[in-house]
Amino acid sequence: MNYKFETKAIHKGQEPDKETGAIIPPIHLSSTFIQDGVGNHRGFEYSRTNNPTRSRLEEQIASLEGAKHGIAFSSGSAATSTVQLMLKSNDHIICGDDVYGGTYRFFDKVMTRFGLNYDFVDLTNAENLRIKITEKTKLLWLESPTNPLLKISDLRSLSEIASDNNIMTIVDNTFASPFLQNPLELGADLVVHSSTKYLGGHSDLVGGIVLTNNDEYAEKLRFLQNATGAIPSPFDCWLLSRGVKTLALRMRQHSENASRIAQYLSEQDPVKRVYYPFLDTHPNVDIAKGQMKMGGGMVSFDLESKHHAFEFLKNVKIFSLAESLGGVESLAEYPPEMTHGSIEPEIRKKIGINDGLVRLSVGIENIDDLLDDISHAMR
Ligand code: P1T
Repeated sequence: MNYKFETKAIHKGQEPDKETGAIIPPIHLSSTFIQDGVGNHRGFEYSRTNNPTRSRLEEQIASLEGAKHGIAFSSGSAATSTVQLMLKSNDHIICGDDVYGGTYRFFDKVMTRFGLNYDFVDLTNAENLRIKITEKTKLLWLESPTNPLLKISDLRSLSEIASDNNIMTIVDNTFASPFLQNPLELGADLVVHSSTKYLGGHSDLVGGIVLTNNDEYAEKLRFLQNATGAIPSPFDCWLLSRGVKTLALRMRQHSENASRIAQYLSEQDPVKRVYYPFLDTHPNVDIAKGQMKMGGGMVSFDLESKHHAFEFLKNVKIFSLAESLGGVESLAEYPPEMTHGSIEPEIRKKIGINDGLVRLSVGIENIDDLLDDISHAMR
């Protein structure tokens, strides 16, 4: 049956237990599985290779991204790093200039030591991609919306340019979640998520997942994961499956709250600029509305200076000062010294991560309470 998103989120891969009728499938904590004869097993051999609770989670999330394959990892960073292992030395990668600081750190500080070459470019203009392509370019990596500046790129155009040049396109879809945007449908080859965020939704686990329709890429990634071992525990898979069931409800409320907050912030004098994909003043609002259902739960804004940003962060009460995002509770952070602290100050400046930048992960609390909290801190 071709079920709709909300139905798939609850039922795909989550069928009741055949043996006992338990409505919630059990957590398979077993590290190994008996074989009826050498090489004659029932689909599972050893839990690094695969595990029933993980398989169920992979089927559930794959259905939401419209993917044939899902490969769950121990973190978003493990998913990111394993995808890089599909490459070899001297390969060239084009990456969006605004990405999670840990992604930049892994590419720029780790993979370059193994002979991979990265160019970080502003992909809100597709021409910037064309200019950088060489015969060594193998991979295009981007976020949209980006972390932390909520930049929007035209996923269909970029995927098309990449595909014409035999370049694999990977979209880190963490900020949108599969409810708001499905990059595979827009031409991407792989989608990566930090499932720590909206997929999990409750700030109680760390995880990652890669989704694809390409059999060969999926097989390569499973091989690499089995070889390197960056797997999630069965308990975390189960917890994540539980969170995913309410993704649609949560994303609607995150988006509704965040768009009210973005609008409010844009009317406040001390706020120099607001970054939110569905705000009329966003430079790519039309592209955002063409490829996303709603604006999502992330809002960033510039205050006058670091001092103003710190004062704001000290005075909010419902918003907790913390890294991460995508949980039901609202968080606030200072990207220049927290999530993006590993990016050199001059590069941060060039990208547009200003000293007065504050990033909000807007939760699903009552909007009036959130607006009161912000208004009080702003004063
Ligand atoms: O934290 P981890 O599950 O390893 O995921 C890394 C990651 C990958 N991609 C994006 C877009 C991310 O935002 C992250 C993690 N980000 C934060 C912890 C943060 O506060 O931005």
